[in-house]
Amino acid sequence: MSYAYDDQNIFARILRGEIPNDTVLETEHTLAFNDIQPQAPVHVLVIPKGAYVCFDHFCAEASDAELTDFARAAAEVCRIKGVCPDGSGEGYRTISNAGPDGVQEVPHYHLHILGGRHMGPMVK
Ligand code: D5M
Repeated sequence: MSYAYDDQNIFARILRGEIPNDTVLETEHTLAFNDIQPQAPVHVLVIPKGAYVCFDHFCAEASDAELTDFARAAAEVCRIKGVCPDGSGEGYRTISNAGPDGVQEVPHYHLHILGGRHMGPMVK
């Protein structure tokens, strides 16, 4: 099986500079920006610059450099937003929706970082 990447998806257009975004952090392989429909006081989307549809696609095909850059960028966003539960913040939740059962709306892999309020129990 393989993934077909739609290069007209909204995050691909953001990466090409066709649509503005509210950038939180940009690194060599990763872009993080505030979600346009925030579900919490902190709601950041972290996306790889490469053309990956979802988490498993990204993990299977991205280079080690892209994977490491993404993980460190996501952690840096948590620090920038002051939500690390290390005494400086009160914690956060990360979510990545994939495919129809995951109710993924935008078919470019993204990690949601949510925080700034108590998130409540996870829906199972
Ligand atoms: O979540 C897709 C998320 O993408 C959803 O929380 C809204 C957000 N979104 C959509 N368009 C934009 C733009 N232009 N800027 C910022 N955020 C955006 P999913 O996990 O795919 O359901």
